[in-house]
Amino acid sequence: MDIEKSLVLIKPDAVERHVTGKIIDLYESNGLRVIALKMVRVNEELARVHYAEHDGKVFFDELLKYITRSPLVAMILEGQGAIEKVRKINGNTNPEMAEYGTIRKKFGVNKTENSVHASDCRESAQKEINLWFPEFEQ
Ligand code: FUP
Repeated sequence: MDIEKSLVLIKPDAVERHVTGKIIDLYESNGLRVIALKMVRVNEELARVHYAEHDGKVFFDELLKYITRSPLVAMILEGQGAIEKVRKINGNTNPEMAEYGTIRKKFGVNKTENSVHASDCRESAQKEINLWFPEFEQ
């Protein structure tokens, strides 16, 4: 399997409940490496670009309000097959449907406040890394 990078967000609900360290531990324990990390209070402009594919959906306004309400932690994780690996560790978008042991099952509140985001393919990983870490040389 190739070494890949994924853009991961530990979103406001998780940072607010002080579980940032526990979530990072789950990634690291699964062999993923943190190669960039920062805490950011996202503005609406960045949030709109990041979630552009959901623009117009019924939950879009709620999603913007949530993601901008308090700081989040943005990271680049690297490892073998990192994109699929991270999504497996994160679990289903809806915490109620997520498998036991996944981050969203453990920490997610509902479909919007689901604690983490991760890139869904190589193309979005590249786009999202450029968006969140423009200073990072790919
Ligand atoms: P995922 O790839 O698992 O993060 O899920 P999606 O790309 O389908 O959704 C991205 C974000 O949209 C979710 F993290 C939260 C938000 N969302 C809602 O708020 N309500 C929904 O019904 C579906 C998604």
